[in-house]
Amino acid sequence: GDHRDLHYPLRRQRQMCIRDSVSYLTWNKNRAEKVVRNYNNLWIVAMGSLETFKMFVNGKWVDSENGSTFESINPSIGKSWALIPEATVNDVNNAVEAAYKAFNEGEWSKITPTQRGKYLRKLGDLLAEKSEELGKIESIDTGKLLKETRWQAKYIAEYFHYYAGLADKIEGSTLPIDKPDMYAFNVREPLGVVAAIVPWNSQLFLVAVKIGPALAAGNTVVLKASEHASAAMLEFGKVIEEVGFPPGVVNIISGHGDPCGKTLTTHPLVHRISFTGGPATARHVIRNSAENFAEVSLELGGKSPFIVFEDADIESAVNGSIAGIFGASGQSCVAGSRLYLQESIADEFLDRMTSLAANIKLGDPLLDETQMGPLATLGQIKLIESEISNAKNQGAKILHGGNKPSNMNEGWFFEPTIVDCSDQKLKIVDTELFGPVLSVLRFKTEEEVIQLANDTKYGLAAGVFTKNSARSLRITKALRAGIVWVNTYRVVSPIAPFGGYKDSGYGRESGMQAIHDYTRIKTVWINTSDEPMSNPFQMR
Ligand code: TXE
Repeated sequence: GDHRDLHYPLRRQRQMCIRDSVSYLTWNKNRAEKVVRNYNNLWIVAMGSLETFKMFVNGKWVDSENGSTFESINPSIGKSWALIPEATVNDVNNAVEAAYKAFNEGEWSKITPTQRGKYLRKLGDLLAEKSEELGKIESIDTGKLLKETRWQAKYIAEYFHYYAGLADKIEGSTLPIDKPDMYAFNVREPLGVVAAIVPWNSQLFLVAVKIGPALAAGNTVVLKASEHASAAMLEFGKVIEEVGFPPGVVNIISGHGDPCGKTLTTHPLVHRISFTGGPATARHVIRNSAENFAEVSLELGGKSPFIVFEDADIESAVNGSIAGIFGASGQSCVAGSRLYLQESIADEFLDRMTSLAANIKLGDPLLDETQMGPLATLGQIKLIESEISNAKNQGAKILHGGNKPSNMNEGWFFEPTIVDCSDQKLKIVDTELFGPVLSVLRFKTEEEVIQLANDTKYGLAAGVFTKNSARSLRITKALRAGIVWVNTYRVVSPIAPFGGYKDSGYGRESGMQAIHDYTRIKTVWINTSDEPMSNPFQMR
């Protein structure tokens, strides 16, 4: 494991002590194991006052059926702070079956789309009220700044309001059919049970973009939290409970990829999978969907180019680039992690950028003065260290940062880092690091930078800074990315579709289209003639 190594010695001693004391229970191995696990957890809770969280299934708060849990680490201090249930195959089955029942027979299946919209509106309102509590839990669990998580929890209320409004605007159509005496029309129907798989980096935001349209369209949902940070998503169940959704409409489970994610995405009663995570896991998810033929949408991150032309407002572009790569400590799918500077302004730009980067204040994400928190997993720090070392060996120059800060004790912090890359072919240029590391390259012409920017396996976002509007139109057309920002960066809205090209995935979240993606079309034919159907064996 990665982050779980940190304070093993103490944990191992406690576990061994308890294991010895219950060793007489060998008469029933399974039972003994369960008892040991439960004692361990109680012991850890008592000793370290860990918070405990439960899953929300069929309208009830539940532990894992066998009591198993895993620890969630607070990355600011590198220590466990919560115990999270590890869902078993049966737990996942229970959640999917509850969602299936709610979809087919429950109150949810009978209410009107307008009533569904009312539930979503209330959900948005309550979420905004609870933004402080939810934001705090997310910040402790992921290291993301409270300023940002609090704001996000408030802003995602807008997503629920947007989809609340769309719930009763999913219209069908009549078809100008090419047969006499036939009336044909289409209706859009919900798909059924939606499996929503969410990573740790923006839990509540990603929950909103998935369940907003899914519920508005009339589906039911099983949400799976990430094993790296599940607490805010499990806590979100309290808002679902308070809104009063019928049991089974929204279920929230936690656990690792196997068995939890795998059981969910192969489940025969799941008809739609909405996944956000990395491309490697996405390939498993696609293969899993071969079992149930669920429709799939994938949002898989990227290595987004941030292009600055010599005619740009330099101050604005520097601020945009800082926000694009150091916001959320670079743990953002749209991080502008490849900076392309036109040669004539490159030195001035980098001077300004490095002096701003040098003043970024790292620290406790709960404090208002902190500007950059830690990374969420130790695995990311290891990846970043190894890629920076490779890049240096290949001739890259570190303009700023490049190390773990020396004064942050056990926290998983990394300095804001700017790497001057002599060559687009360096591995660091096209490897998603999910951290505060910027690769810088220089270009001479527009044609050259379009080619460099598109030379990537990813295609989620891109930023362009220029005052030339004709150029901005040419370049937005040429860039192979799902979102292009001109003279701005990292702006999102419930109204604007979000998604990628190439290895950044497929399908779009947010916007009108997203609600259609949670429906399928049924075509209805009605014979309007009074004549009986003719005998098919007597052709006229
Ligand atoms: O994601 P994973 P991780 C990228 C980023 C990051 C890397 C790995 O580069 O460093 O991915 O991050 C569940 N069937 N992004 O490990 O592994 C898993 O339990 C079904 C970019 O967090 O993709 C978790 O809930 N589900 C990204 C979820 O998939 C399975 C945001 C994501 O895990 C599964 C996050 C299986 N077989 C990471 N195996 C973005 N788009 O912003 C695992 N899971």
